[in-house]
Amino acid sequence: MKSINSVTKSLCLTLLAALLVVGSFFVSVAPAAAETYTVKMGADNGLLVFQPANLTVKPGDTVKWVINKVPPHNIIFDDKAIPGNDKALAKSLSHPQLEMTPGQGYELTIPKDLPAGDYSYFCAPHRGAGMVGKLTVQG
Ligand SMILES: [Cu+2]
Repeated sequence: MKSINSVTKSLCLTLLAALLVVGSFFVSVAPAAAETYTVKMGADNGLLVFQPANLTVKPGDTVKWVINKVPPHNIIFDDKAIPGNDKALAKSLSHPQLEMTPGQGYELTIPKDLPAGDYSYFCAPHRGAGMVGKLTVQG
């Protein structure tokens, strides 16, 4: 026959096990939390580049392109250099409006259903000068 003491003990063990399961759930979920990245448009030294030019993101992350130097700038995703060469998708991700004001820009949250792959983009006025960037979207 079980004593009250051993019942309490097994209850405690059950609770502890449940806490461990719940705890490990949070540990494994935490690294997948959404991140926010900032990309400068125009380098601090005045070069016509996105900084950083290459960024690896996952669905749910947010990318903020912010005017830094030598505006105007915009963000046009290249429909010939995204998964599926999808014109409508490229358009929906792009921000064709030219931004002028330092600190202003464009914020894009990576859609949950966005196909994984490389998404190349450029600044329309400065593409020829090499103002190009790439988002690598992880699955
Ligand atoms: Cu530009």
